[in-house]
Amino acid sequence: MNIKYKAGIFDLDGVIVDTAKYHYIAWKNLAHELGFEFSKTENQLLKGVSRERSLEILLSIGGIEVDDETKIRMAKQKNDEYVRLIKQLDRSEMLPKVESFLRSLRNYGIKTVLGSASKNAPLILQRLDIEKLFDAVIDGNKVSKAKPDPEVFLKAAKEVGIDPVNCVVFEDAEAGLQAAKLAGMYAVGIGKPDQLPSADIVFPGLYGVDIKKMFFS
Ligand code: B16
Ligand code: MG
Repeated sequence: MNIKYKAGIFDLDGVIVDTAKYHYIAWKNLAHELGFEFSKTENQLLKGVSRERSLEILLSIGGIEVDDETKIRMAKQKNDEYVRLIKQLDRSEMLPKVESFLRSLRNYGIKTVLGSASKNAPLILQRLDIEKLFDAVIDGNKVSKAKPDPEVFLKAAKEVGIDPVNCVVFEDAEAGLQAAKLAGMYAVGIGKPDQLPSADIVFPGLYGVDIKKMFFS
């Protein structure tokens, strides 16, 4: 058995855990306060998108224009509520087979890295008690360019000393898959094929991925 890929890079929201529902509650409450509705379908637009960009999308849906100072205040208000919600997060909310998937990769000597846009990634990993299952964590606190820029994944590969061509990215957002391809990596979509055109291959969840088939030849 020859090893093809030496590192697995994992997005957080939508791959490891479904935090989108908590982002949704916090954005919806902000929209209500501003006097408009924000639907679950519209929330899909915020998948994998940075906090600042998410706020801009939300405000454009509501047809609202505000100055930069107000944007900072609104983003903080939304994040404070989101953090209150995810402080209650527990291991039962981890997506199916995530932990055994990470453990298997590590048993094969494959590096595991988190590559997320979220600035709250450390808190989420701590709540799920899976920090030790990652060799490195690259999150929204460590990058300056949002996906589809490949910065997050290139930094992730560099941190564990693996060439980008030997990395597999697991991502649920189209922008994240574009970032993976721009980084020169193999891009695995998590979700529905019709919504993830940039993926090399798509699975409904990590539970559907055969590690031997994907990482070895
Ligand atoms: P925060 P991911 C992303 O996480 C979420 O999908 C996206 O909805 C969120 O706006 C972004 O993190 C920033 O999160 O406000 O916690 O910094 O999918 O890249 O793991
Ligand atoms: Mg995601």
